[in-house]
Amino acid sequence: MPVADLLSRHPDLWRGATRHPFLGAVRDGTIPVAAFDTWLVQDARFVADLLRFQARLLARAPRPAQAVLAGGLVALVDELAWFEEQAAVRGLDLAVPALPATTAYAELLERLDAADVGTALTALWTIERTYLDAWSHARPGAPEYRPFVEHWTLPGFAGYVAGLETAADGVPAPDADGVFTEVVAAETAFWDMAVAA
Ligand code: MP5
Repeated sequence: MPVADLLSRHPDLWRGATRHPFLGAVRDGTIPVAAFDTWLVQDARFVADLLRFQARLLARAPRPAQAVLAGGLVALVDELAWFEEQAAVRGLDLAVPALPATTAYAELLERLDAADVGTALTALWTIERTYLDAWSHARPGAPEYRPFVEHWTLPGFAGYVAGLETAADGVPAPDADGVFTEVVAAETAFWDMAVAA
């Protein structure tokens, strides 16, 4: 089964992660500043965790998946610098403790480190495809938040997600539905965390 089929196999779950109220509020500018800033700081931590996961995945990936994973790793390092700039502009301290949803997601990534390569590739594609669809839903975004919306909706990012899809389709996961639903639930919990803060 192609991984793209997972979206239509779990429509309610997918809608929950990609049409979350957080995103509608970013689009119309009604997101509370505290909620947005909580998301930003916690997401910077998540990306640091993702970098570790992806570096390990690259080390054990099959030959055809190496280029897309390596390119993604370089992009993650640049993205961490971008988060630092955005945090500085907004006067935010990135050294705050992880909130429970961030810790839970980090634990999921650690479990995926120990999973087979197909499962890990399907998970990574799900992680990135969620952000592509979620931020597309927030387009064009209130002026203050537009750089964030653009960051995850530019053609280059969509191309990266397409590359990950090809890589994931090349190594089928034994239980693609299981890993997909677990990652999408973690994504929804991440938005929930920001809104609840
Ligand atoms: C991504 C992210 C996308 N930044 N945060 C969460 C919670 N899920 C997915 O990853 P990237 O590396 O920012 O494109």
